[in-house]
Amino acid sequence: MKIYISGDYFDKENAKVSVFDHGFLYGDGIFEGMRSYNGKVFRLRDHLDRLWESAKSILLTIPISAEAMENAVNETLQINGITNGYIRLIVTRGVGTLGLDAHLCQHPQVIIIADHLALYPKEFYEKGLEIITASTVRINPAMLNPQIKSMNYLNNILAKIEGHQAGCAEVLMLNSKGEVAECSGDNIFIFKQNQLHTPSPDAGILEGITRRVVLELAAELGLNIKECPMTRHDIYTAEECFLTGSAAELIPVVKLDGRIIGNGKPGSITKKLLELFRSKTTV
Ligand code: PXG
Repeated sequence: MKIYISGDYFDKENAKVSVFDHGFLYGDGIFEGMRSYNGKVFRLRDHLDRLWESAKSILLTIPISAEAMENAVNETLQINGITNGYIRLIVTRGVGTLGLDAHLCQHPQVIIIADHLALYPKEFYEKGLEIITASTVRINPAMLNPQIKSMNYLNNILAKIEGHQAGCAEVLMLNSKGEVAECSGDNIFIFKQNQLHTPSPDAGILEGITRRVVLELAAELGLNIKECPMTRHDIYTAEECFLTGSAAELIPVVKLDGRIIGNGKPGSITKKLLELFRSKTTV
């Protein structure tokens, strides 16, 4: 495996960053997780746009152009011979001192890792996931906006650990108002009374690119779409529920906090959207 670090390629064992990098010291950096299908990165432009927005928000200057980044991503895939895979793109603040001063970090580092990834076993796509609500509340946008895909994922990791302890591969996270926000690394949707519901960005979520694609596909199918505040009760009483994310793609949820959703099987709208999603990624 060859890993791209700021213009050069390194073997996995030699792909290293400094312990003085503020990405390592403070989680001071940003990232994107993307998929490639048949050698093409899915929605690469959208991911790069979000990366640049994250950078802008944290006053981080990405040291190369978006075009150069696009080329580097494609080249990393090619060098590793990966056609259907997962790409992790990271930009750290770079080497600084043992202090918080970001101005001392002169050289942000760009890292690109291309690998294969199977986030959830295949059977979960067929049978659906069982999830619980984490007691860890999603970080409040007034503190750190979840739209910034920052290298500090402790909030999500703590929630995911709760899931693991309960034997669940993913967990629901609420916002500080007690509304449904999203899962630790996925957005959430329900289908109820002929309407597709998902929390709006106001709920303090990462506005996922897969979420956006699914909203486009739902419009293509002529579904009624509602981006609105949601409670756990809405999920308990939904007919269908599913999650979206670059790594997960679209995965059904059949149980939340011990409540069976719908008939306990992946629903027909979920299946239709998954089929349509797969048809878009396999062209
Ligand atoms: N919400 C959060 C909090 C995320 O981190 C999504 C939603 C879905 O967004 P996209 O743009 O991918 O549709 C994410 C995505 C992983 C992994 O390995 C996934 C994400 C981040 C880190 C790791 O599953 N996030």
